[in-house]
Amino acid sequence: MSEIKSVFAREILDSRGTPTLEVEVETVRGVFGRASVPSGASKGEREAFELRDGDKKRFRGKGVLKAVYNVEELIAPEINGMDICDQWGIDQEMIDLDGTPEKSRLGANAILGVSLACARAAALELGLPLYRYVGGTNARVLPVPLLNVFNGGAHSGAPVACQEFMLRCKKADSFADAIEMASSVIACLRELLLGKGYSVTVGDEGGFAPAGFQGGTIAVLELLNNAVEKASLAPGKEISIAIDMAASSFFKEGIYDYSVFEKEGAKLTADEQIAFIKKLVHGYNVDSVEDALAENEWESWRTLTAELGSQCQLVGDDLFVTNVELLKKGIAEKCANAVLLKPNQIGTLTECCTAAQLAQRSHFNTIMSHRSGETCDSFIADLAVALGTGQIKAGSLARSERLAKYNQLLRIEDQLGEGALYGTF
Ligand code: 2PG
Ligand code: MG
Repeated sequence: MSEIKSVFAREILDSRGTPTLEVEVETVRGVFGRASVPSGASKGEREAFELRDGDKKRFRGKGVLKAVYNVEELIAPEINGMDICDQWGIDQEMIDLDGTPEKSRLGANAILGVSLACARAAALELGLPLYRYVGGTNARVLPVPLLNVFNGGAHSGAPVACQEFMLRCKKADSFADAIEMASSVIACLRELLLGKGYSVTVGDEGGFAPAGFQGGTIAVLELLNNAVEKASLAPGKEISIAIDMAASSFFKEGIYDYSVFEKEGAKLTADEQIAFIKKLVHGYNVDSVEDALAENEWESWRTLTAELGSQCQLVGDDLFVTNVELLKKGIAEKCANAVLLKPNQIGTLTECCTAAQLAQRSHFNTIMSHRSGETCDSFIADLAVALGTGQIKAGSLARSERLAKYNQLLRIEDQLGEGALYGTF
């Protein structure tokens, strides 16, 4: 056992150039663990609290110097001297010190930075890879990547309400094989877009984001299926499509209002939205839909799950915000059949792991996830293997903060050698 000697924090910048927190934890044996914290753009209402300075003179109020202060002056004195391997104890100490349900006193960003940096330091103390430290000796499942190749909604200038269009490489032999398949589809998609006169600049998560795109969700799905075929792969069989509707971002007064993002976008009732989702699943090789409905619409979620849950992965992101209590509600009320796991939605590593365990015990699928504002920290890649989530979404094969996760998974697969298993194997 080694104890925590000191904890440092600093303000760094994320992939949108917005300040975020980086934390370093040092043990008495001189080992350093470092981690940084991502940030979302389309956040769930019940996410843990992200502390920002609000000082308009610095970074338009988005500085995180208060969080830096909280780490160094409030958290550090409480956890110095604790066993670096006592992850639950460290996390619980911070939860108690904060004392609020949404971690608004210290800031979930401050707490998460310390939590993740401690896990890294503990792994280094023990001389273990992070995935093995957190997941144990049988942590050897590489996740199916969901690669977000077309960015819409709040993540891009493309006038398409659906936020993410992802390639789901389910029939690959290995993680490396999946990445190679996706890469050839992305190259074909690029050619198809250029052929139609669209720009191939990318959005926040590295997917294409053509500003002048004509047509909404269905036009994008057609393009994606064409790109899969053009890459000599079988749409729906080798590569299916996952989408994140992020429906809360265009749900206004009981209506799914696509005109928030699309010029002549439809205005749909909940029943019409469900019918639209069914059409996408039945006609366009979509077999995973995240946040198909708005986050407080539990009744509609129940209907959607009853009608489509046996044929399609229905993922709760804003619905559950990696929160065990909300996930319990969803399981009990049969809302959704999968959960997105984002450590910063809940604020500690322990709570994120507990949400994954609850989901897996309840036969819900699990998907590890990045945020739209990221750093090159690849913690979630290791965590996906540690928890055996079976799936990860970390953007497209562009932008270093996205590739950092996929490249780390390539390394892990390489290290595991023949012991590695892929996806749902
Ligand atoms: C999502 C995420 C990540 P954000 O909605 O699933 O893709 O977006 O980080 O902006 O909440
Ligand atoms: Mg989402």
